[in-house]
Amino acid sequence: MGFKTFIKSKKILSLLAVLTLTGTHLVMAQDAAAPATAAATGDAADAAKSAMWTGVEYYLLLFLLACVVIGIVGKILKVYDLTRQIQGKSELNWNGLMASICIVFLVVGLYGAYWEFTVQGTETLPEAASVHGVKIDEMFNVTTGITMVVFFITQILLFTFLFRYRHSSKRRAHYLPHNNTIEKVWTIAPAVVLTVLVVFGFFTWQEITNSADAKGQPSSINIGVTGHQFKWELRYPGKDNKLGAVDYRLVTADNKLGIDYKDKNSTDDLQADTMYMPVNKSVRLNILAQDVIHSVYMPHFRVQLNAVPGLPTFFKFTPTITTADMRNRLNQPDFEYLLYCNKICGGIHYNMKLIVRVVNVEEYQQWLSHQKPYLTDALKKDLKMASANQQKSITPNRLALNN
Ligand SMILES: [Cu+2]
Repeated sequence: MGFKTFIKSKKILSLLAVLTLTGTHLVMAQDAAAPATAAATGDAADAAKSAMWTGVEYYLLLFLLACVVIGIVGKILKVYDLTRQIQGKSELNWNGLMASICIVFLVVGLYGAYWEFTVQGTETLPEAASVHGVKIDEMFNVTTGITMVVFFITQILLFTFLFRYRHSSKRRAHYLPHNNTIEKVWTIAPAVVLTVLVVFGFFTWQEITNSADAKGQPSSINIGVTGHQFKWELRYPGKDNKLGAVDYRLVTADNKLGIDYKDKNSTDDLQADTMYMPVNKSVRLNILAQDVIHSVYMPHFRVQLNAVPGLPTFFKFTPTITTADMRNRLNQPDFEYLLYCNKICGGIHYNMKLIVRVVNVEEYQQWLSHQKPYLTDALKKDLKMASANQQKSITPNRLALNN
């Protein structure tokens, strides 16, 4: 190294050192200034503002600060390394440093995965409260099991290999341009596993959505669930167990669902605020939406299906655990099954929540006998007026046509 180059590199080094120091100083000054200003302006508005800082912006800034700190530490190490080189000492072992960081990352990451299992894992849903729910849980557990085994093996191999085969001037890497066996293994093995999972899922879903009622078996209990911004409307069929037809053009203030009363099945339909279902009986949810796409979501029964405007959908399932029984099992006296909307359907989406109760058949019949008919007096009046108006408007038209 010539004298001039030495001087040059020394200048660059000093510049780097100055920059590093200024950077650190600025960061530290900001840190020190923050609590000082917060303390100086102590009114309520500022307190509210500082509460906002715990939001996304706060974490974004924290992340950026962490990046700056890591950058500064890197620069300091670089300066240290260059100084050592100038002094004729050996270079810093960067590869060894990176390899050690990989092992630290592996250990921290594995602990993170363990933490997720133990802390978040306890917040999973209780046992499935429906017949098909048990199968969904089985499928979920098998998929989670397989992916977790693959996850742990690949992550441990990845970081251990990074550590074990870090660069060393003492050995040469083996050049492997192509290997058919490896290609085959890593293509066929995941393909087989994924095919098994997909076929398993396909048959389970087919079994769940198999809509045909078995011969000789009583048909399912029909429940109408209609979503609109921002409420669920429930409709129970009367003694005929048939829900009447609906037509969106008939929707009025008194006829919220637009029930068509020309259909005889409509006249005995009932309205309800809470969804009651008898235990161990097949239930068919007849799902509709009036404005945007909503989604009927009953996590405890592993039930979820979209409610689409203009496209009736249905979900058939059999609840197996009564609300009272579940309260005992979970030791939660206030436990309720819930029906949520699982589509972010607008501003008050969170309001689309309904209590669902699973009871024994007697309780269900008793509850049903107390529900009000959908055809209220006000609605009857509306319908009479509408038919009268229709007749009035038809007569002059006919005359007009005749003329
Ligand atoms: Cu919704």
